[in-house]
Amino acid sequence: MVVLSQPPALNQFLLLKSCKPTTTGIPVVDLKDPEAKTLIVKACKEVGFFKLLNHGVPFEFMSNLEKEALRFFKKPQSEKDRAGPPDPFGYGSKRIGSNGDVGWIEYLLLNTNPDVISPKSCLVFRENPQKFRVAVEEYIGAVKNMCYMVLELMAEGLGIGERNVLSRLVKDERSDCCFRLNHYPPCPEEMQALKGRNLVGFGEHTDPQIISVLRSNSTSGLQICLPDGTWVSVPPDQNSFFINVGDTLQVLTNGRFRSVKHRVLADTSKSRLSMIYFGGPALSEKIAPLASVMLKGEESLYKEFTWCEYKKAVYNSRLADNRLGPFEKK
Ligand code: GA4
Repeated sequence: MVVLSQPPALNQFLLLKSCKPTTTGIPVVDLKDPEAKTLIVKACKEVGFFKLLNHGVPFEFMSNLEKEALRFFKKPQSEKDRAGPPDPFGYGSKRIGSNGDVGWIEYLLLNTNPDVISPKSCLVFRENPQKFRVAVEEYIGAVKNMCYMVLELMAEGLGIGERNVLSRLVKDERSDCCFRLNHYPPCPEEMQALKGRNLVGFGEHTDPQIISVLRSNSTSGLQICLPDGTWVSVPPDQNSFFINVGDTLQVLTNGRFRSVKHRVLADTSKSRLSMIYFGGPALSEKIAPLASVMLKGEESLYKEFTWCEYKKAVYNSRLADNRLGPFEKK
């Protein structure tokens, strides 16, 4: 484990190559479209990512939470630090995970399962106005329902008779879901002089869970990696959600769906705020391709593991690691 005693130097946040990504290639799905399930499956197979319109989550929930989150991030550093360092829940700044990854970011990682007693998450809510907790709960409540709907459409689109086969994993009362508020401050002035270099907010990685549901303010920064290795900038849209396929869903579909590699680069002049709900299964859940997606004679591409085993491997890894690699059947 790498423990940084000094604050990370600025050059640790630099992306080595400057990049001029395109903005084409991002699938868009309208939940009101009768073809939504087919389009969702197509997007998950081809890219592992799509933008969702007509999702039904009231804009007010998003804007309330954005306001409350910014109120938190504007607090003096010493106050925010009281809710950190993350264990993994709580407030974190610049350090991501515990194995040496850094980014131009500060964040709050919260558990969404009321059974998980995280002292750091409790402190965040104890020391902040009740309005913050209400905004988080209201937002997560609505996002969860939308997320279940998307997972059910995925199952239908895959031709699975039992439409709750995926959603039940995340709905389970023991499911291991979490929620993240990311604040990416604008680049510092000295960086703006370094033309052609990018400051990394959150380094490239895939999400380990089943599904991630992201909403951001109108500042750009998110990029996804297409199967051919091209990085694509995702134009921000504060009215929409972006859905990511996670590693676990890639395994559940025996590689039909693609866990998308993504990253966030800091904007030079504006701060970015994103809120991400990560839907994961219960710790004891066995993760293996669903019998209902497998063709006759098809073999699993992966060794069987529980979410608890995978999570342990996740927390011992660095962001850019290929975490599924060791679980692939060679
Ligand atoms: C990426 C997805 C989620 O944000 C997260 C992250 C977690 C963390 O920030 O503690 C990890 C990262 C994420 C994957 C590799 C490990 C663990 C940081 C890190 C270096 C909460 C998650 O579940 O995995």
